[in-house]
Amino acid sequence: SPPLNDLLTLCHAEVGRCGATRIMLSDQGQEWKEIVVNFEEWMKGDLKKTCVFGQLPKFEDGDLVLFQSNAFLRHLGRRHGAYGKNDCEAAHIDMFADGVEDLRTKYLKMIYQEYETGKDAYIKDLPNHLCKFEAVLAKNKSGFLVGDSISFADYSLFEVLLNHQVLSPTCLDSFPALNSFVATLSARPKIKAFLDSEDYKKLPINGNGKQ
Ligand SMILES: N[C@@H](CCC(=O)N[C@@H](CS)C(=O)NCC(=O)O)C(=O)O
Repeated sequence: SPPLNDLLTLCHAEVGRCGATRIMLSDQGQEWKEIVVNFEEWMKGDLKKTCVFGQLPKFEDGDLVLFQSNAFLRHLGRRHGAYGKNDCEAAHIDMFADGVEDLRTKYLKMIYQEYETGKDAYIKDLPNHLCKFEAVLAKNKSGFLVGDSISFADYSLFEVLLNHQVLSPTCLDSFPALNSFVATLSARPKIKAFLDSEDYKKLPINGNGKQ
């Protein structure tokens, strides 16, 4: 197979929208490089013009250039066999990945737009969202969202749950399947090594320092 040549370009040194991609790359034993573009450089506008939606992050796999963090995950899902074993599983994986994205979007809105005024209400409402994923994981005995092996949607859910545990350390206490999902993924050796690394630990979760 051709040499793999993965490069992430980001706006901020943060977990942010590349969190799940990094966890997935780690677990799949894939090395990657990162370039953080500083604010001054970004404001010049030259790089922005080359970005399909005028935004980062950008993911490059050799000659393939992608924008949209969930497209990175889908690409890696196809490349590493983490996109289900048939069309039906793939469709369900897409569905759950979009469900995770809805939660991530709510989280980011709270973090960036209403942290001071909306954090408590967000945490109070959180079980209403987490219970949906709890039900899926409780039903699918493999410990993964779909089928019997890990998919990109699992990495995405895992990353969102880690960030929510920082926001509200007890948020998974009444969800045994989510708790065990987080424990299982955290214990996968390559994920554990990544989460224990300085590269990960030095990163703030969000670019504005709120978490
Ligand atoms: N839906 C996109 C969102 C990307 C996004 O929000 N990028 C922001 C910060 S990470 C950005 O590039 N902001 C700078 C700008 O819009 O000029 C994704 O998932 O990748």
